[in-house]
Amino acid sequence: MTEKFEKPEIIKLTCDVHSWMLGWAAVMPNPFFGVTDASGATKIENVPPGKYTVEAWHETLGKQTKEVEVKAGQTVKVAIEMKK
Ligand SMILES: [Cu+2]
Repeated sequence: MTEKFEKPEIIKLTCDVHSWMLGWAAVMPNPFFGVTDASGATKIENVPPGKYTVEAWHETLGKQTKEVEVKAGQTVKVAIEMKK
């Protein structure tokens, strides 16, 4: 199935037959995103220098944001703690 979305949003996908089936589709406004691994880490590469707001989203813990400045040729580590 192919679907086109016009604006960035997070879409909840459910099944009409099986109540336990659940998924999420994230429509992103740019190519700078990542999905965390089992340790909770992800890497976003090739981000142009500038000031950004990093947003972390979790299906039950909501979202947190953090301001970050990326400088040319540097790696920036951002720690975001998701709280219940
Ligand atoms: Cu199903």
